[in-house]
Amino acid sequence: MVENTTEIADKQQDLFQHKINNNQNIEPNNWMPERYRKSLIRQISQHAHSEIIGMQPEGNWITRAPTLHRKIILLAKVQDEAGHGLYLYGAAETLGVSRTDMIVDLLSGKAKYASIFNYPSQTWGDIGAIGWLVDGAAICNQVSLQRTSYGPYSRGMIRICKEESFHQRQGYKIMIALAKGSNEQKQMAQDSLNRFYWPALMMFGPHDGESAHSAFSMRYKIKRESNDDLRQKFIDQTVPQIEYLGLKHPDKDLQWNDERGHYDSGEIDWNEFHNVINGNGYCNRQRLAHHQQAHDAGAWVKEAQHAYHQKQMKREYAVAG
Ligand code: FAQ
Repeated sequence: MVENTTEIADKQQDLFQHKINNNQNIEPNNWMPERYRKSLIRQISQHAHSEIIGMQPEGNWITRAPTLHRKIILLAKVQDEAGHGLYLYGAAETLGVSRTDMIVDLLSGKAKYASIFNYPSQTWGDIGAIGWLVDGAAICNQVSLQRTSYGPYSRGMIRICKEESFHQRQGYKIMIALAKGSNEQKQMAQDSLNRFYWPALMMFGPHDGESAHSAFSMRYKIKRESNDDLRQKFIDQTVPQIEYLGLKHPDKDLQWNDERGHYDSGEIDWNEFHNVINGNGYCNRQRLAHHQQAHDAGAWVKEAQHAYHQKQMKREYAVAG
């Protein structure tokens, strides 16, 4: 019996839904709804851009790390972030988008990257706060993304999470050294905590009720936990860490809620969040200009690779007759 195109399409949709319902990964060669594919490209490419742009605030301190030991660690961390960006671009490419197109969207401002990287890294304490809070928030989110429904993204997240744990610990160790050091060092740690705490909370995105993509992404298990639930996890886990450091919590309204079994917290400055994601944070222009400059400066490498590839093809063609 010959199936008509509607029957084939229905079967494909059913198989896709069956896999989603049973927590089986969707793989690149499987049929998927167009909106699912586009949503993944949007999220994974923005995630990749965040890793790559995220190298800049910390890269700023590689030459100024206080000891050789710290410098080696920071260098390794920043290189890890480049690797994460590459796995993620690779995962997005399996959905049929080219890396060139993704970079064009980043540089034109069409594609976003995490708002946090538009804040400047002004002191060595900021490097501690970035590792501790920014990587800490990233882990909260990414642990849940290990179970995302798209195979290449999920597998990328498993590897990335292992490395992020080391990043978080190196940041917290910097904070411990400062918080247990001289008065000036303790003040530096407090100042970095004050400046990075709220932007770290913004990394989880708008409240669930305001989140444009959450309903679709949760339905198809692209996202496994909501923006607010992940943010709450991060708020709760950060309280004892701040206490251990002996620093003051930046949220004056923070209070334990016995009924909920969670901390209640003050409101995020959403105007600031929207300002930053719309291109008007402290460093948005600088971050993109720096990326563009690195892109232009590296153009000759791609040209050389292309020329070499052409030469090799010609040679192979000549040998094959
Ligand atoms: N910053 O409807 P939703 C890291 C945008 S990796 C900028 O809630 P969704 C490692 C959102 O894209 C950090 N934009 O969106 C590291 C959307 O815009 P669009 C990155 C934001 O996707 C550490 C619009 O607002 N991690 O840090 C932000 O359902 C240290 C509406 O929002 C990931 O990307 C924001 N904070 O939920 C590297 C994790 N929040 O596309 C170096 C994967 C929201 O309509 C050093 N991504 N927007 O133009 C996700 O989990 C999700 O995409 C969310 C947003 C949770 C970020």
